[in-house]
Amino acid sequence: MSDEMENLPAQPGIADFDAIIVGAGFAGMYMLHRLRELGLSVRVYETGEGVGGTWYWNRYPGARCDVESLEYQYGFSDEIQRDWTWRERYATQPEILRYQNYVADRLDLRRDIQFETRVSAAIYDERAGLWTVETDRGERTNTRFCIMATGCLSAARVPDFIGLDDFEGQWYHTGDWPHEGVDFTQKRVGVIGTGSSGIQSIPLVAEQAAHLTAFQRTANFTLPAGNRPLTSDEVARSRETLLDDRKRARTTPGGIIAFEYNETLVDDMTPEERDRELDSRWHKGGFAFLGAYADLMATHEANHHAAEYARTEMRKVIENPEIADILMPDDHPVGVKRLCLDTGYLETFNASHVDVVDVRASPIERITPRGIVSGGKEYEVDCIVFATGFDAMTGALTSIDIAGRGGVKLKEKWAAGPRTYLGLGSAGFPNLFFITGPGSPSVLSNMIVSIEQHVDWIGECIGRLTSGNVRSIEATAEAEDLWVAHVNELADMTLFPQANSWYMGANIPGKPHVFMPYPGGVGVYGEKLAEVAAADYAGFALNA
Ligand code: FAD
Ligand code: N01
Repeated sequence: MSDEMENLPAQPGIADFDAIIVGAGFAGMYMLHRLRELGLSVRVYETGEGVGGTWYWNRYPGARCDVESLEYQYGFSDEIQRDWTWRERYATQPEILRYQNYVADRLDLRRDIQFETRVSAAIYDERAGLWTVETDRGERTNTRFCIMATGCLSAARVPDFIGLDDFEGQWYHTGDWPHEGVDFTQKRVGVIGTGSSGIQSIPLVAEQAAHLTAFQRTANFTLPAGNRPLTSDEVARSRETLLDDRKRARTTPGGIIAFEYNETLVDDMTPEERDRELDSRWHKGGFAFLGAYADLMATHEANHHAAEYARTEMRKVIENPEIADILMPDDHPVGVKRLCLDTGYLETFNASHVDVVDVRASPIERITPRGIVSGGKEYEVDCIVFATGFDAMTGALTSIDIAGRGGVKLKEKWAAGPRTYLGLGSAGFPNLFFITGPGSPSVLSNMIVSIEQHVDWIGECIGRLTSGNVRSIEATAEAEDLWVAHVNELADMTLFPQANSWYMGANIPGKPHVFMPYPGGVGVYGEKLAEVAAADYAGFALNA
């Protein structure tokens, strides 16, 4: 951090910056660039020591994207993408972090980012029309606009297991992995959690470990990612088409052009056609499996065919039928928890030094100084890896003391579940924007497409407000109520609410069970955003 960044004075009623952005992942970085283009003064606060967000924190072995690299990159600049070469179909965490640092260099972003600084509070001063932002360094700064780029999957969560403080070995969370890496050679390792992070890390941890025990509460659907090096032709073609591809991605449901949806209902296909479609998509790898027919995510009957197909393929890989039984997902439809893409995950359980313990049947009772107790049995381990996920979508926001008009706290307003208009703002919190907030497609999409969609909308909105005579913009309570009801109604037309997923807040004890993302798709959502902006921000109150 440069000296001139420290100890800013916060003079009541006077703005230190036009905008403060919290977070320097993909969202905060692009937002900073857009606002600078408008000529605004901007400060970004970031807890980490560098840019990258997700890719700065999740340094566990095996971490990579599951949206293909050629689509999981910024699409706003032709220059940036032309000078960058992706190497694999799914880029690794170090490669993505290098890319983000390359972008930060190219756009000279770091001079406006204060690292190693956590925002602890944001309080709205109604009279001045300013937000006062407080940090864990004791700073207070005033700003007109406050933009939360805090991430949907950034609040890593270790469950409250009794006895963890007494554990004598080392423990790690995948979402806060040591920068120097971890050597598991000769170690007995317990991995708790078999979501995407567990499924990516287990094969690589097992390569080093003397023994690995996976503690699985829910068996997940996982299909081979089909990772491979990209050919020079693919990279060259993508350079020519990226900007057009990105425009097209914004019209699709998931923000991914490689994900082609079959519009046919399963009952309109013969069993042979259906199985051919599932088969080709499974073997191609990637999320396209979930688009094999139009109603795959809509009814149990339709979903069942895909789930059965997946179980059959998964079973083929596992040698021991008893282990296969434990690893078979059978308590939720396929796709309603995020589908996992793996590289050698199920095969890992064929090794004699790898076990799985079903902690749904016998929950983890406690951690002891030497290991993990489940079903009355102590599993001795030297290291524990918590691949236990995140307080998703709301955790990073509600851990900041955000108080809007009348001192109303965001955390209290959201006690029964998040309430937003379009996932962008919340009534009672003027000039406060969320990037990929709850109520927007966010985690159901290629996040970079959704991030750019939001940043562009917020940038244009702030540009119009600052050039006009408008002091503040704020979602109306009516528009918010209608939007929340609309999101719930759409979710109820899908199978999503029927699983205990983090989309539903179900992974956090006590968190309300509410489906948080908008399931209507990036394209439809984008049309709505454009309509709202064109109608002078319909559903928002603009105050002069
Ligand atoms: P983040 O990258 O989470 O950045 C938020 C930043 O805000 C963090 O650096 C955090 O430190 C900072 N922050 C939060 N609170 C505060 C505070 N109070 N004060 C200061 N700073 C704060 N999505 C996809 O679309 N495709 C993928 O393939 C994909 N792979 C993923 C793999 C992993 C392992 C994980 C965990 C997520 C993945 N995601 C993927 C989702 C991913 O989070 C997004 O793609 C994207 O990186 C989010 O960017 P962001 O800037 O919105 O948030
Ligand atoms: O977290 P998760 P994640 N006792 O919440 C288990 C993205 N991502 O970090 O399912 C025992 O999915 C929990 O069990 P259950 C992606 O969007 C992408 O893996 O709640 N177990 C589950 O098995 C992803 O969806 C990639 O019953 C407990 C696991 O821990 C999101 O991030 C890679 C437990 C947590 O799984 C989150 O993924 C990584 C307890 N008390 C992440 N508490 C890519 O591949 C939790 N669990 C790109």
